Amino acid sequence: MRFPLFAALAGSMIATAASAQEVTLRAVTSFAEGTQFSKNFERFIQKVNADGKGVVQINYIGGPRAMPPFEVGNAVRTKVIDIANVTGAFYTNLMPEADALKLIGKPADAQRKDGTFAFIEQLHNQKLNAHYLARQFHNVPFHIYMNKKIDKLDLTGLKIRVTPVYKDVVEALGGTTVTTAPGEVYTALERGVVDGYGWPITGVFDLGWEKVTKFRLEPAFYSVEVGVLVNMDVWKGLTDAQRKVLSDTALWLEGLDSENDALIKAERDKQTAAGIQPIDLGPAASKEFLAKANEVGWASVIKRSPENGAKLRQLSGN
Ligand code: 173
Repeated sequence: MRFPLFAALAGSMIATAASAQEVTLRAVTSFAEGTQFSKNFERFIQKVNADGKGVVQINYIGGPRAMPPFEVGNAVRTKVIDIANVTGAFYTNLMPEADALKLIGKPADAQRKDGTFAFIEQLHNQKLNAHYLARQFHNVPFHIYMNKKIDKLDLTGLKIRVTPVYKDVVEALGGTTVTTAPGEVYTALERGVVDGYGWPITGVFDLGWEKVTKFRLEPAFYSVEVGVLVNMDVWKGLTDAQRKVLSDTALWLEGLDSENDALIKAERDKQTAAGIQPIDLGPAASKEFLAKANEVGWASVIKRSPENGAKLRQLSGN
């Protein structure tokens, strides 16, 4: 059994009844424990457990060692877990609109004010049986990292590890795509199964990828989205006091995005020091890249979900 915890959890998960004084929610993250895109969720859990004593607690089951990342969205939907830290890219099979979240780079508080958040919430209610509790990392962009140098905006003949975040843009540039979870990136690079991979500007060092990475293609594009999702039946079953602890802490979590600019700057320096060289094809190619990334990203969402996709695009301002 590859994922013993996952198997043990399945079917056994029922949150304590709302009438109980204290409820304990079971949490999973879709990124490795202790790494860049799990860290703030782990701080969120600590804060909930401190502020929510006697009201609401979170039991942290862990990351991909317990559950495959691409299963996490469905595990929230079916109440195998109660609460999860997961990017929309990992559940586009259930909700194609989740692929649009990378195209919405407004701060979470702005999205909460202008109706964007409410629409995203509605889509999660309908398609994932989930409450969309928080949006993290709006100000962290992605890159394509490579082991082969290119001198024009063309990935023909190159194999790139992707998720739905990067698939359309890599294909639009002529590249071949291989979809994998983050846990398979190192081996795929080491064995030459891929010539490069998509990943945010931060987190490259977490799994040792600097050892197998030579170049970072400029420019940065899109906007990382990692959400905190709560199973809808669980959410409805909580008391107002329990929901308040979670909602207040979610806003605090979103506020941690103010740390990202400094983190990004440090990470770029660290990549340079590790010998990862930028490939900068100049301002015209950059502009073309960004325009293409935006166009193919929206076209792909709108093709799969015409009405909701168009509405998300209008809300995004992109
Ligand atoms: O590359 C990925 O696995 C991916 O899609 C992603 C999304 C958000 C944060 C980090 C990675």
